[in-house]
Amino acid sequence: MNWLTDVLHNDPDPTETREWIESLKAVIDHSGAERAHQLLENMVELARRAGAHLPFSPTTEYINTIPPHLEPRMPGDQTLEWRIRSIIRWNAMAMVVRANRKPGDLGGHIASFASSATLYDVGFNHFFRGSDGEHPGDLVATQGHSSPGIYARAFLEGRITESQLDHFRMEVDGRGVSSYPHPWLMPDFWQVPTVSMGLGPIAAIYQARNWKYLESRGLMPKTDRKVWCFLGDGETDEPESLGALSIAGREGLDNLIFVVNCNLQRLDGPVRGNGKIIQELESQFRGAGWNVIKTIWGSYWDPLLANDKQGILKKLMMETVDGEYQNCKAFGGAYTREHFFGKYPETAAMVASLSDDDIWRLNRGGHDPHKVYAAYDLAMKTTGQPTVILAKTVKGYGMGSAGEALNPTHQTKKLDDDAVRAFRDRFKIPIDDDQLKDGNVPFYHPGEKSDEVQYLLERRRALGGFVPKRRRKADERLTVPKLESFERLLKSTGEREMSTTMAFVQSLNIILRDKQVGPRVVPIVCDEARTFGMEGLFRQIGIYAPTGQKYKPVDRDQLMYYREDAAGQVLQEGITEAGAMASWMAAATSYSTNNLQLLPFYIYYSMFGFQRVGDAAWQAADMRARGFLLGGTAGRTTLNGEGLQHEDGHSHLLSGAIPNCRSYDPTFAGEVAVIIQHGMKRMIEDQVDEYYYLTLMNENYPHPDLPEGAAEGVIKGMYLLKDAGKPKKGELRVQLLGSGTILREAIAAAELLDKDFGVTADIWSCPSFTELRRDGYDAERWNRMHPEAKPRKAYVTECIESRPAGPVVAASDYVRSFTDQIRAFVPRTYTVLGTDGFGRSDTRANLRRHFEVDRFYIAHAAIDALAKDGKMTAKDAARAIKLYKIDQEKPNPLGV
Ligand SMILES: Cc1ncc(C[n+]2csc(CCOP(=O)(O)OP(=O)(O)O)c2C)c(N)n1
Ligand SMILES: [Mg+2]
Repeated sequence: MNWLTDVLHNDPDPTETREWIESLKAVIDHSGAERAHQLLENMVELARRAGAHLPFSPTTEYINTIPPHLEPRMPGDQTLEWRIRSIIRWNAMAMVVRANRKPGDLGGHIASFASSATLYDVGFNHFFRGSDGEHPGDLVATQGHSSPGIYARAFLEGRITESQLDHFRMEVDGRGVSSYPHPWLMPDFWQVPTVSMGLGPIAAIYQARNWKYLESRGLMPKTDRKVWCFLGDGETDEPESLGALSIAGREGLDNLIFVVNCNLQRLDGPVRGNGKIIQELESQFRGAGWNVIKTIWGSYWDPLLANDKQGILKKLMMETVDGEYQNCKAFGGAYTREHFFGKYPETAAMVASLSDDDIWRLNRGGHDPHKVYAAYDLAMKTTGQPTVILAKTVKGYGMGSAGEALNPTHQTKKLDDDAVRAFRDRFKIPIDDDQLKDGNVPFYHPGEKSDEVQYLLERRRALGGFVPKRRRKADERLTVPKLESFERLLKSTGEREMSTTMAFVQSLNIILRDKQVGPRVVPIVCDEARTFGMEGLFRQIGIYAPTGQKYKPVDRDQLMYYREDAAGQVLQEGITEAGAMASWMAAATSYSTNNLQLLPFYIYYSMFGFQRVGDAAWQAADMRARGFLLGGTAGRTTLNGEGLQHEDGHSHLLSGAIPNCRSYDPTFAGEVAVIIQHGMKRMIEDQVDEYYYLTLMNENYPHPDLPEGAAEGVIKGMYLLKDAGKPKKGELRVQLLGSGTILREAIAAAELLDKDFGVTADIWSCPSFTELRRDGYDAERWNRMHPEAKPRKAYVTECIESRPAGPVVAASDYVRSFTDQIRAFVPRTYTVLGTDGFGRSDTRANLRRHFEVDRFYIAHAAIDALAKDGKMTAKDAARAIKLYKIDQEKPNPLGV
């Protein structure tokens, strides 16, 4: 069989075709493949222009993108690097095996790092730059399950002690190291939390984009910094991994390098047993405008491929599916000879003189430092495009029969003694059998003075210091605008109506005018700026567009036209909440990554926030993000027309579960200003690692003065908005609590109560039931721990007790568990009203009646509570039902 014979078989003019092919062959022989490529591109273009339909071919041969003759010579001492890598492999394995020989089911992974050790090693020895010197440093996102390998290197570097290694996954007493990259737990070490599959890659894309944005805006000098992102081939199944590729291609992020560790396996089994993940990824990345470098075969294959004049080996490589490639590594040389090379006589002949062991040694590209070096070198030199390196590796490389290329290898964390000895022999670790007795697997350190350690330290010195290494605080000291700057928001609006969303936009404008903090503001929207009345920002500060605006905007005659600018400040992300969240995180961690503080405000539909990108919100918390998230047009009855999928009644429960996220549901402009000013001060001046979530509403109403001295209460979660004074003798009193727009229903309920029942009400605005709950639990816990000390009081308890009388009724536009969170600290009868159940579209008044949170239901609940307290009677409660036209047989909105 011959490729040319095949081609010519059905050809109408074989002579002509043969001539063309011969000519091209001659070009390849004399001027090289690149020249042939150039000629062909021109021909294809010519044919397309003439009308020929030539479909785009997104994939290339199943061989390395860089041919051997174009590989640069790898610098450094290869023998020493192999020894270093072997020691790192050993210690990474030992960490996991030791952890799992202890009681406690600590878990851990050997196989992921075993497959990627070379990919990391070449990076650490030759490419990743630290930030100790002039260079600002690269950012390296590693695969979460490869963390043992990163620790094992840090151990040789002297950054992590043997005891820390030995307490892998034992963090509670501060002795050990984290299971995965968690900046929250190791704030001087890890920079990017990656273990939730997909979040690393999307974070990396927006991180690279953030650097371009800062450079373009002149906030950061232009540099050659790179974001390196290591991810698994299985991980690419996640929509987040590939979903943002196009922005990287479109914006030409040449500061971004993805390395996909293509070990062909994920957790359960093969990634694409019946296909080829590398080819699939090649087409996806290429289609998105990336520079794709395939590093499939190691150097031992070079002579075979060079001899493959007829292209039969390449054809075989292309035909073989990943499931079969996995077999080759699982079953060894003899199997590979028979089942792979044996498929065609020509390929069988190619390996006839090789032993089975030689065949076994035919290595994959990702395990060959020379090939990996060539790929990284080319990636570093690529301009105008992001690069992805698709490196083929073996899962569990070096684990032998204990797991190499076997389906359960991902979960293998225990190796038996034989497997440990085999591992030692394969990587020539100088530990003798005696030391391995009784199930012992000691760590190996060659000594600080050893060639290995000296070499590795010298490499890191030359590259600017250790990686990863995290900066905790920015060096700069900025001063944020004082509360007085927000004065117009703190004062009554009189008759003028506005929404809290408008109050936010006005606050933002005030901050934007501040000389220090203004330029650091990063407003982020995903195609909803108009929804929130923020389109004024388009013209005012411009929308970031790396190329500037190449067209005249259609609304150019208008005041607020769509202005795109290379120095634009607004990040218009398009319709991608996941992308916008990643973008926000890049800005929110700039204090650490860039030693430059930014103040990102990401505003979105609150329903498409925590529940849609909740995992990213958790990642942001781990990453110690500092910034504002704004759940726009929130509330289950306040955003009224949009219906079930839009009306948010629970985002506060989700945000409230994030320990360092501080959530607020303000009602009035003054509260919005106080919260934003406080948040800015905490995050920028005090550099506290927390972030803020505010729900904003679109209902317009007048706003009162912020009461004197209320600011502290706003931050703590509640303040007395209306003091009904000391009750007169016989006067019945209730305490009404509310947040968001429903507080206004409570205010209206107070009037009804007074008018219809002569009951007076103290009214509390509660911008954060979540903060109140946290404070309450804190006091309760302290008291339990200190039984003999004077007990502390929860702030809520203090507030309520400061009022002489009255049961407490709370209402909000969120589910009842939201206001219920403080029940344990409310020292009186406590009733909660909320919006449990599915939202739907209707008028606000109808929705509030449906969810039983309007003024009538609040007033009725207050009478009911007074009746329960024995201050009124069931008759009074029944009268309220009648008076307020409450349908007693109305079904529970939860089930409707
Ligand atoms: C969002 C998410 N889902 C599931 C997991 C559980 N998980 C951990 S590793 C893994 C398989 C990873 O395979 P791959 O990305 O190919 O990495 P490899 O270990 O093969 O390098 C899975 C499913 C996770 N960590 N994150
Ligand atoms: Mg994999």
